[in-house]
Amino acid sequence: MNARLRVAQVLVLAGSVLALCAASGYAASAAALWQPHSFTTLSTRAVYAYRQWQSTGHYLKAGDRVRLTASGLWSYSPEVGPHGPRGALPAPGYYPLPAAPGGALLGRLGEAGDVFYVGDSFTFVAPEPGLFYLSINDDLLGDNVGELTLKIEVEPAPPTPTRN
Ligand SMILES: [Ca+2]
Repeated sequence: MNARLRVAQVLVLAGSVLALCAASGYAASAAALWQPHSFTTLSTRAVYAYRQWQSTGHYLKAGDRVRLTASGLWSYSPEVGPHGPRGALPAPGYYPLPAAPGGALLGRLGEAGDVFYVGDSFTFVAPEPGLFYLSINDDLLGDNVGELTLKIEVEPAPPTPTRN
């Protein structure tokens, strides 16, 4: 009987130690969540003149800060010739973003987000979550040539404090 009692006591003690370890581990991971998030993910990829909207591979959360630079030459028309990410001539009204030059680098968040001008250098804070897409400002892609090289940095939004 005494031996059984001792075994039971040891088991209870072991259980308490395990519970304490688990609790402190949880506290440590919870504390880690409260550290300032300053790291950025950096990626380099190409975006092609002759393709429709191309995913950057970054799914942005609202509040994520994005820094993007684009370099290289592409063309949206043989008559216009090669140009950079800022585009070339004024765009007609039926282009994806008529307010931006034809051939300019454009961005979009999600499948149905607003189209915005990116050009060769752009920084923005994601207003809503969504996959980050890029494209050329053009309507007919079959006569396009070239590609741009992109450097994309994403700094996550700081974690939102929660109350217990
Ligand atoms: Ca074209």
